[in-house]
Amino acid sequence: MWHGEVPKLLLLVVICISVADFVDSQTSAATPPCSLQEFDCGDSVCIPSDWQCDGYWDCGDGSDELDCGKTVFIGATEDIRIEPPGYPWNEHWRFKNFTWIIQTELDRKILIKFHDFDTRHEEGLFLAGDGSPENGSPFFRWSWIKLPSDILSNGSAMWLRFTSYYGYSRRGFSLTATSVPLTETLECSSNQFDCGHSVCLKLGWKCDLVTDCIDGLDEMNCDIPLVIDLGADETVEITSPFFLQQSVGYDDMKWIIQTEEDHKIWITFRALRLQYYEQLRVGDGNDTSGYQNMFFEAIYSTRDTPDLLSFSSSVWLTIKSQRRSSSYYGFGLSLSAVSVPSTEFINCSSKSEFDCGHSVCIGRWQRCNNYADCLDGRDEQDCENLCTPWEFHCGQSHCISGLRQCDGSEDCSDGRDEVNCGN
Ligand SMILES: [Ca+2]
Ligand SMILES: [Ca+2]
Ligand SMILES: [Ca+2]
Ligand SMILES: [Ca+2]
Repeated sequence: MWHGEVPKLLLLVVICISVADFVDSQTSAATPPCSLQEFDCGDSVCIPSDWQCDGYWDCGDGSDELDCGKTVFIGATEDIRIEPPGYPWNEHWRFKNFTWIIQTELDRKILIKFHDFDTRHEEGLFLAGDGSPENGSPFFRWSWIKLPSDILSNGSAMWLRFTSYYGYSRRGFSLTATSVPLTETLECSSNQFDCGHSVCLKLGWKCDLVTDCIDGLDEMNCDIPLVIDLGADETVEITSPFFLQQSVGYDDMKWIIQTEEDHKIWITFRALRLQYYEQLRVGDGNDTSGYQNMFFEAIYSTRDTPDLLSFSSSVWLTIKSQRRSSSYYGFGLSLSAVSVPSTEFINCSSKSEFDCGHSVCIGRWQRCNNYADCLDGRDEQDCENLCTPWEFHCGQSHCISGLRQCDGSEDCSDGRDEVNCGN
């Protein structure tokens, strides 16, 4: 866990001892100044100058890691990797600020591509701005564990600043800065939203209670459904706020996904975790207020969620959440929605699935299991006719020979064939 810290600490101890020896042997002499190759921590402590701004707190008061920074120049078509000191082993991060000023040729600008981003929420803070930090406010602000999209300077200089308060086990970030022609632009695609200054972020980060745009644009007007326009054959990923994070919950959320007239929406769930009283509802069209044309509903469910296919070119989803619920495992949904030609259909497997209608297929074991899995409960109808008259129904679509009812051994998995058998 020390990651090279031990030799430095030992060396520091040795230095302190030799300083103490020196002071002991010449008690009347004034405190010696640090040499040119050393950094002055104050209180008669000198450390090697390359320990300054290396990401580790070597002076007792951390003054060797205060307000660090460097200026780098990248020529045309060149690029440079930028990482905070100590990346990716930051258990001992204790620096306050590190500022990079990046410059390139006057007729070019700077493109930043992130490879890794992992900081404590709001405690490891990344800022970027045009020019130098003295003459302009940042246009980009980032924190936490989401990998941001590319960002682009307006001119030939930009600054980056990373502020960290005790990194613990977080890695920090890693990015590449590239010199690109002045004509280079970043256009937001249909599954991104535009924060301004060419900052394009994932649509799923809109209304997720985390401020992603520097002016908070992504967290405004969140009481109305988030409308996602999908071009033909495009895909969008949707993840509910704080998915799988322990949190204090969030307000109800509504999404409307719409695509071209001759297409419809195919939804595949990667995960759906709901607490008691939380519901997911899905329907055709765009009327979330009246739950018009609802064709799927899930309530506190951990079973596999089937793929869903809209019957029209738009589909709505709502999550009704418990604002104050919290769970160690987190809750919410993660799904991908694809625009597919309207000729596509989902056919239930006659062997292993039961058809709830509207292309919703559930597992055959969910037939007659005393729980309405289909929206209209059709999976729990005609259960008495499921088996032949000379068979006994064990539930869950399982029939056994009538001769095995009350024969003294349990044949149904729950033993119901041996219940109410009289004396
Ligand atoms: Ca240091
Ligand atoms: Ca957000
Ligand atoms: Ca059922
Ligand atoms: Ca039996």
